[in-house]
Amino acid sequence: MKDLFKHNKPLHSIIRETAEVAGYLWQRGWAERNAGNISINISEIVDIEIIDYSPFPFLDLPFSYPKLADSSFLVTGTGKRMRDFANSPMNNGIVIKVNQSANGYWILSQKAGSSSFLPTSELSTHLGIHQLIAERGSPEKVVLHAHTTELIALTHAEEFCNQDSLNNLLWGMHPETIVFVPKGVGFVPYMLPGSVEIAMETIKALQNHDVALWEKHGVFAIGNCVHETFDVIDILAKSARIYFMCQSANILPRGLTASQLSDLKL
Ligand code: 2HA
Ligand code: ZN
Repeated sequence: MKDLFKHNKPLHSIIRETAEVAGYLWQRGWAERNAGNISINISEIVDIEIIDYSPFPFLDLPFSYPKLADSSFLVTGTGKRMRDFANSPMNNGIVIKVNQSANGYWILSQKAGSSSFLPTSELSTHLGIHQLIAERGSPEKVVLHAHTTELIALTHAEEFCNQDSLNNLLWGMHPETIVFVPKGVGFVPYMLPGSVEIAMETIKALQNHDVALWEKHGVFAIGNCVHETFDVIDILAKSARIYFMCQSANILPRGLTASQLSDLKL
């Protein structure tokens, strides 16, 4: 087998960029303890010529993801910290390859029997989202989950647990938001994290949006590269911060007017 990491500049730069973003998530306070997870479809850049898979740990998937057959992903590890991933990505993340039947995967960055760890507990949601992306043939490669404090705080207000009022608020607080997040966020009511139900609702929300906001939990965002995916979350969080800053200064934020917003949409 070719060494997965040897002379693979594109893989090295994706790992480096992901580590940078993991550091930002930690610095922003959006990744306490082991919170958050990232997966990146690296099938196009990883040239994995493997004849014998037996040295690698193989794990079954609870579902089959037919569109992801033979695909490879860089995935953060379960129980691993973003701040540790930032410093030492491949001790806190793994590379997986889905088998041809798309009902299991090998961990290519580990050897069977070696001390190993599993991918994120949200793997089913991540793979379900990658499957949606593959089905529609859109270019997104990255799925990023983070506990974005400002956006979580909004979902504690009943009035914002409604997609229209949530997006009107976020778009209204800052001109950048409608420009860079024109589809707004999809709202996902509270459900048990890691459950099949929340995975289904997240996939549904991402059919029409680039960001799904989980009530009282955090965001799932998709994007073409890890920096862009982070940017979208960052912009949304900025809008929420402006709202809360006005509120705490006893200012009723006026928000952008309908005509100011429609000028920005052009
Ligand atoms: O990875 O954030 O939702 C830990 C989590 C689970
Ligand atoms: Zn979470």
